[in-house]
Amino acid sequence: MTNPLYDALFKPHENAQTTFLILPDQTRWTHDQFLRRSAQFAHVLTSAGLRPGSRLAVQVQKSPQALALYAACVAAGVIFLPLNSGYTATEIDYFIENSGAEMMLCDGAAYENLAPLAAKYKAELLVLNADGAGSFSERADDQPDRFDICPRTADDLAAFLYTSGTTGRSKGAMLSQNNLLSNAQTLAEHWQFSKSDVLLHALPIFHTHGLFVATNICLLTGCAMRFYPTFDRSALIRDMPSSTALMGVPTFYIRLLDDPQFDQKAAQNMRLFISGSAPLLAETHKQFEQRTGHRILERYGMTETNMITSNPYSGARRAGTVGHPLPGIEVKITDPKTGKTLPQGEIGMIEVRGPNVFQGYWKMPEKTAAELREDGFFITGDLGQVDEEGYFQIVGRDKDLIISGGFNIYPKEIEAALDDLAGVLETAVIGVPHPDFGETVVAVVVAEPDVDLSHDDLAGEMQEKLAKFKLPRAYKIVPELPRNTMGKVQKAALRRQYSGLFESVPKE
Ligand code: MLC
Ligand code: AMP
Repeated sequence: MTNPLYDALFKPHENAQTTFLILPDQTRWTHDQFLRRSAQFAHVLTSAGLRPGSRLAVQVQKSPQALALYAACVAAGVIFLPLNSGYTATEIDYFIENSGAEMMLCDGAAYENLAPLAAKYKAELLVLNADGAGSFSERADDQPDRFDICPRTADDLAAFLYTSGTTGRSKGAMLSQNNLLSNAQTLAEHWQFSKSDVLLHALPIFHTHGLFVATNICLLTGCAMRFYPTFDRSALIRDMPSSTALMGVPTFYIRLLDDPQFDQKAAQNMRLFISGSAPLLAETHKQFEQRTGHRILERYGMTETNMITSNPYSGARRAGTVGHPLPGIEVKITDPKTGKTLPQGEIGMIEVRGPNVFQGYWKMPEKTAAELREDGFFITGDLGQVDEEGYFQIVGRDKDLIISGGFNIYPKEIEAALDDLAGVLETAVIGVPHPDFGETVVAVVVAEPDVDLSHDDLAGEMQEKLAKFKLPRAYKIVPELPRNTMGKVQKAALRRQYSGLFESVPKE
């Protein structure tokens, strides 16, 4: 038996002395080195009792070793469950409980905080630091650097990625081997990747974009990645002349344009700039072309579906659009109320079907049934339209969601955390335009009678509860929230009222 994902992404590179990762200090990891380390990691997982289908939760800093964990999981048939490195212990508690992860890896600095909850859920907790050291690596050092690959089928699960929900808790999107593999194959071909490419990789590796889109394409085609722990504009500009492609969220492009060092010369050897995860302003697209001569290729995707649409590689890349459905993927626009397909040109719900679409939400059959139709179409929650030439445009969202620098933030979760604080009567959390992050979070708060709330008090208390990227950048204390005649809070009115709050904030 085979293991289709391993066979396509990793097996072809066994023993290969070719460059896989180039670190900011210019040290290199060959494919062989990477695979030998991941084989040792796979031995640690199986000797600890993890079996095909077990979950490994990972909250570590980005590093070659962190990526080797993904390879180790594929080799051992273990389900890889990466978590945002910014999550607090309170947030992590839920993921461990819900996923039933048998092992969890964390940074040494988080160990003490996470140990009690690992004990609560009987998960083994080991350390993997950013420099590759820690108790997990120590165990790996003595293991053989070859591993008998666990047989899997294309329908077996490879990863859980948790996505927040508009109501209630996060949902674990179950992704099969074929969900990942089919998308990587389609994208590699569509964007014409080959082994001579060098991808600038500055995204986190706990989300679809940096983990699956970027990494799987490189593994599939054998190209190298310049691997940065975080987005570092100067390093990117420095290394661009010896690279060929960049994948980023719009904030990357906004920040690059903000640096006068970034010019046509810096970008002259690049063949492709790709943007996604959040809307790229047409203005950014235009400025980028004026500065560099390159037209950014915008594409659209989701955790549950991998990539859905893309602007063409060779044809016209249209600013403000996300291009056409990728080969093998069906996309339609439907009436959000009836689910009926709408005539071309009308605005409606974007629905998607194809080998890219996930297998459902872990242990949440009702939520799965509400979003994934019996005929296989997934209801994205994004509103869009198609023009006569088949280009899709995303015009809004039917879900109460804020996208800040490419991270999704659900107002409901922040409202619930705020409502729990003493002295808070009610809240409305909204997204407003931000020059660097695209959108940012503003909390509009009503205090209980005779209670004095201040921005600083609220900010101080919220810091304990939520990851930094979710924290409101402003707290507006108001006597009451605007409501319509039905009593529903009018968030649109609040968004209008506070839309100019960050207009003049300097970028970065
Ligand atoms: C960091 N901060 C953020 C933030 N990122 N706040 C809001 N939104 C964000 N996205 C916080 C930091 O903790 C810090 O807090 C302060 O804001 C300023 O940090 P910074 O140094 O300027 O930020 P930086 O570390 O440079 O990160 C910005 C970023 C990063 C844009 C590079 O957020 C990023 O890599 N985003 C990519 C997210 C991504 O991969 N999305 C893909 C999802 S998959 P303080 O208090 O310390 O100042 C998906 C599907 C698809 O959507 O289609 O791809
Ligand atoms: P996530 O749940 O983190 O995978 O985020 C997916 C969401 O990001 C989608 O549902 C869209 O709302 C948004 N998104 C992704 N790519 C784009 C894009 N190119 N333009 C606008 N929104 C996007």
